[in-house]
This record gives sequence, C-alpha cells and structure tokens, in this order.
Amino acid sequence: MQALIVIDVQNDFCPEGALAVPQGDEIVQDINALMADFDAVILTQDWHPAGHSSFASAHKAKAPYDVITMPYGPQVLWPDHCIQGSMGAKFHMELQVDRADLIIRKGFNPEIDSYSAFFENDHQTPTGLEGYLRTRGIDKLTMVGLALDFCVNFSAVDAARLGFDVTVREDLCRAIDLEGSLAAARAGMQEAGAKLTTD
Ligand code: VGL
Ligand code: ZN
Repeated sequence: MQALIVIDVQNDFCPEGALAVPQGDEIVQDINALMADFDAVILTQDWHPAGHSSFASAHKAKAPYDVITMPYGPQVLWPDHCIQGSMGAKFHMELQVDRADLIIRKGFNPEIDSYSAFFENDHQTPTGLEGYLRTRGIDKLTMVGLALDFCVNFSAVDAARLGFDVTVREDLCRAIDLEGSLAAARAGMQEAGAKLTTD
C-alpha cells in the first residue's frame, strides 16, 4: 500500500505568505494530478499557536532566521506563520483537500517546533502518523510539498529511519535554502535512504 504525503502546502508558504517559499504555489496542480495514483493521500498542516517558540517575535532581541539553542537542539527562528485558524494556515485554495484521507497537524506544542510529519523537533514526541500508516498497511511513501529543506526533509529522514520505503519527488517540492540548507538536506535524505527523483 502506497501513500502520497503532501507536506504543508499552505498559504503562508506560498508567494505573499508570511514565510513564502519561492515558487511554492507552482507545484499545486501537479500534486493534485498525482493524488489518483495512490491508495491513500495524507496532508500535513503546520499549525502553531500565537506566540509559538519557533517565532522570532517570541524572543527578545532576535530576528527571523537567527538560530537559537532550545533544550532539544538548534532552532531556526521564523517569522510568525501558520497561526491556528488564520488565512495563512489554510491550504492553498487550489489544493484538492477533499481527496485527503487524513490531515495531520503539527507544531501545536508551544514549546517545541515540529518540522517532521512523524516527530516533533525533539525527535521523540510522536505525531501519531507512524501508527496510522502501519495500521493501514502502508509501507511506501511518496513525499511532495514545502519546504524541501525543512519539513519535507525532516519527514523523509524520519520515515526512512522508521523503515518506510521513501521517495521524494523533488520536482513537486520547493525549498527555502537558508545558508546551504538545501544541499545539506539532499545529502541527509540520501544518507537516511530516501530516494530523490524528479518524476
Ligand atoms: C516549515 C519552517 C517553519 C516547513 C514549517 O513547512 O518547511 N518551515 N515551519
Ligand atoms: Zn512552522
């Protein structure tokens, strides 16, 4: 059984959004078209409370893209984004949300960011997605979405480490690319055993 995992295709990660990923909206139609090829379609939704600890605005004298040390390790600070219930947190209006079997929200714990669809950034607190996939007998995952070097990367690495067969469709992702983050992410995904393809 195979699932398509669509990561964070939300307004705030698209042009004009609070944390816009260049060309983030270009992938939406091709993701929609791909949905029919899978046994299951799962969407993730970045879903932060106001004042979330990953926001630069929650820290004194910090600016977006500064890096701080949290109890669970280094954390990039972001502009306020994907606040629960906001327009920015909604999926891109053309994404075929109705096709989704499951929408998994993440980043709702005020103290811990959650890039991955599987674990919060402490790499320990589960989102529940692993159990969902295993109980449905899903063992092959294809990942698409935003951003390739953050949430897609963390999701793909965790999935590969958990033993899923993982393919990342790079042509259906877009990256933020902060200080070499894209090259590091590509190397890390391959190292973990995820396959990177462009078709
Ligand atoms: C993401 C930064 C902060 C992502 C989410 O979806 O890649 N990046 N929150
Ligand atoms: Zn976020």
